[in-house]
Amino acid sequence: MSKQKILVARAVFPETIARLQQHFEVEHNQADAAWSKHDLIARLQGKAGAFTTGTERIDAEVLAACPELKVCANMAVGFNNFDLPAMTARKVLGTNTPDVLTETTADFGFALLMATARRIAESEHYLRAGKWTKWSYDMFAGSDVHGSTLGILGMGRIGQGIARRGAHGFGMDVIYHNRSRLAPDLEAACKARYVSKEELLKTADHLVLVLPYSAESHHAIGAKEIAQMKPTATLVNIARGGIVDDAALAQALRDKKIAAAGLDVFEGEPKVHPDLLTVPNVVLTPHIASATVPTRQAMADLAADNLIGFLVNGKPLTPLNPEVLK
Ligand code: 8YV
Repeated sequence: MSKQKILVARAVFPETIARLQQHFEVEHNQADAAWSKHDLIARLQGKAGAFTTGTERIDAEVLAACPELKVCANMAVGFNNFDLPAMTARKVLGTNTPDVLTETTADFGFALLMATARRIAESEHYLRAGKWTKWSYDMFAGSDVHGSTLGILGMGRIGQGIARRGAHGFGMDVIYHNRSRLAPDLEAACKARYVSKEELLKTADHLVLVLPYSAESHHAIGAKEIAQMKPTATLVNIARGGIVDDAALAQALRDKKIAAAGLDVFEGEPKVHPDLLTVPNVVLTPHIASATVPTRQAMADLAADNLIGFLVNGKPLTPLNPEVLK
């Protein structure tokens, strides 16, 4: 029997391609060329599966043009690049990569919080620019992390990981807001207290955003929300671009409405709002929260396992719309 055909839409580990080739006829993009939607549709012709990352949009137009497509395996826990209802309507399975990146991403969230609160990037740029000629009492004085109040918006697995680090490692008072309240045992494990969004904004010394992107969470943090935060507060976004109104944030940082921000994700990335590039009190990183070698390998393995699991054995590991399996 001839092998089913799949498309790997972005460059990945060569071992991942080799493994997929044991099961499928694989068209890949190891040159990591930028494909338009038109290119993606053309390359998906005749493919039963797609290995995608957060950058390929699978929407109704793509699905209508690719009737043989049965599964899209995202190498990401977030899946806002999928129109899941449209996929379900066409009986196309979506899968993601939960759990394998939780701790690595929580580490990064905490690192970005620390860098932001303690002005690490700003002071490093100052030193490299040769501006450090003498010590002074208030040079790059930031805000404390230990013993402060950590606010978390979006309390899924990664949010809980950040809460545990804050509560157990840094003695922080942890408050959170989420669509639904955590079960008491989970709240106890990360010593976190559920509060309203308003109280979260007003009380947090450091606010970390870890909620999924959706139409409801679009601009969840804009000028109005920032105005409710403490002027000494820091804001960290490791969730998705679009959750923060980047133009409003840049203005607020310039006006010192809050002390500082750390951003790993941006509206319209890889473009970054030009005003964010010129304000000093913001740490900017290029969507690398899950980027450690073992975690990226684990994500690639899980995405490949989902393709093999579904197309070869009928059993995907982490389906997003299991109703299509019925
Ligand atoms: C991915 C992420 O690396 O998992 C996610 O949702 O944001 C990152 O870990 C990125 O989306 C590329 O797929």
